Amino acid sequence: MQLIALRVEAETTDESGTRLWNQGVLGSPLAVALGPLEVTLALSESGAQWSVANHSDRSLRVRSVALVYRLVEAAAPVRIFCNGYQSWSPSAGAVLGVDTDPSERANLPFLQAVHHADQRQARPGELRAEWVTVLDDAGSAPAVLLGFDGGDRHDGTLRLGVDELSDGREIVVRAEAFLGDAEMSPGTHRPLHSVVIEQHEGKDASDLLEAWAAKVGSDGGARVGSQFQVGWCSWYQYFHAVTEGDIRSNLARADEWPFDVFQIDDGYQAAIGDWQETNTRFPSDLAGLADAIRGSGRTPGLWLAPFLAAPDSEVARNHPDWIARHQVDGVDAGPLRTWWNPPWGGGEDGFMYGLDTTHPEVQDHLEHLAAAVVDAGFPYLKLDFTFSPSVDGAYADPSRTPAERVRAGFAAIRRGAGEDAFLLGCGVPLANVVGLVDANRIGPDVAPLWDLDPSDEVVPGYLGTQPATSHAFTNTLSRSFMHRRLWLNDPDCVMLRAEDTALSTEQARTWARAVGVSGGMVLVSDDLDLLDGEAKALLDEVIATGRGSDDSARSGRGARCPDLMERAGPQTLESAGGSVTTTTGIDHALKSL
Ligand code: 9PG
Repeated sequence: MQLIALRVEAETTDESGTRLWNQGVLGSPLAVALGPLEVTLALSESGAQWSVANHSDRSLRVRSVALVYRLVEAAAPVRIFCNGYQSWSPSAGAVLGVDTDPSERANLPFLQAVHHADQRQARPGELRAEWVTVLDDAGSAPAVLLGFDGGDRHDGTLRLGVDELSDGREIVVRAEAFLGDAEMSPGTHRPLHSVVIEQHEGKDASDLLEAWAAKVGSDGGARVGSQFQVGWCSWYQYFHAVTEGDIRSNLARADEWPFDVFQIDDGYQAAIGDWQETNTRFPSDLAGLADAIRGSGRTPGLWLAPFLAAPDSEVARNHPDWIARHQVDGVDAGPLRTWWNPPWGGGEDGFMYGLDTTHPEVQDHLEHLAAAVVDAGFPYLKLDFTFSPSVDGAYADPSRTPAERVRAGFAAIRRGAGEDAFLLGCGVPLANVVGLVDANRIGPDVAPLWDLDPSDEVVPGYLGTQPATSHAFTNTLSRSFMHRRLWLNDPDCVMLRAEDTALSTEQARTWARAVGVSGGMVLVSDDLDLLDGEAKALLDEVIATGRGSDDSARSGRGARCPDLMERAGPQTLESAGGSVTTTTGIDHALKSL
């Protein structure tokens, strides 16, 4: 199995709004003219360095530039590790010709925008991975890693499919630099993230991903030095209805528990977007809440969805020009809606607006907001729904890619919060934030149940993104290679309670063990009143295993997943601290791949 560079492709839109697809055969010298664009490449066995220039006398919007490889000597079945786009996107193996991209069934760009770099549907039969992938086949050749060497300038999508230009006889892999319609003015030039290819005798998928993550992390100044995190989070017991009473009653019991962090989740804020004011369920202000937590000897943590604004929030009403715009065929169609969540209210049936993170005033606002909440006493921030600026729309600076828009928002928050704050990304396009966050959620939400039924699917194709503990389990295993190489992994909360739950004792233990073996953050999210000595003993075990695994991860020998490429999702995770294999049956991963 081998990759051979075949051609380059680009998708652009000109000033009249006409979309152009151009293809160019690779020749020598390696400067390929694609209509008004020119792509310059330096190819080698280990990948490609490349850049794109606008050689025309007009501005262009560049959607994507792709280097297309032919996959030769591949014996079916060909498998691909589908790394998802953001925290909640399912990540597991899939088989070409058998599995399908979720967008094929969905055709709901609103959700596709959340779970893929390019919110449009995939080609029929095409499987895609984001930022990095591994391919293997039934033959004896070693697995191949194909990825990008970074993700801060643009996203990178790897697309595996059959070639339309060869009557479906050839398998091709596109390494696509996704610029998301970023504008290039005449004469401008953009360096692209290099394409990386690795294939070595005796190296399996996990070996390749570990080495890739270590390199990308060190090149990107990854923040990987924070201490092992143990904490409590209000979400998975109280959800939106959380009250100050709930926070204080759990805080009163927390002395019996080994929490360093005590984090207030969604539900305290006056409105989505108005983070500095509490609502009527919270008589205290932010400083008062932080004081109470700090007084108990713990680090106060706070949840924010910093790039969203409810239509009726102060921020949206006072600054309508801070909201990105929705466009239909180049015509303005109102404020850009980037999420929908009816419990948040907001005045437009639960639709939320997306802040324009390329607008200098929004960047100032985010910087001041972060400084203010840290000043109020919260040095630990969970930054959620942060995919928002990646959604297609009209932004103040049209030259910025979706990746740059996401990163600009995080950079503003880091500036305001300061170097010492602990920033946890959630719902975050993972590739875009290396070096800015200390930790990232790497899987979907847990829930007090193990698996969902296909009839629970809200959007066709995307069941795997919905809250379920087995969904979090899959990503905790398949993304274990990221931990302490790119950031600290947050697998999501352990589920300790024995009442108010549909998890069996065995399922809850399997999940808790996975969190421990992963070496990632250990967060509890139960009403502490519901927990007994057994729950405490299980948490102690998780923390002991976790510390052991995390210590090894610090020296580059973290948890690894030997069955990463399995279609049904990986089932085994091993680390210095122990191992976990599911016995509870996982058959869900491919529901959404
Ligand atoms: C607060 C929650 C918690 C949780 C986050 C995030 O796809 N969805 O509809 C979807 C909704 C909510 C969600 C994840 C996905 O949860 O992961 O820990 O903070 O927000 O609202």
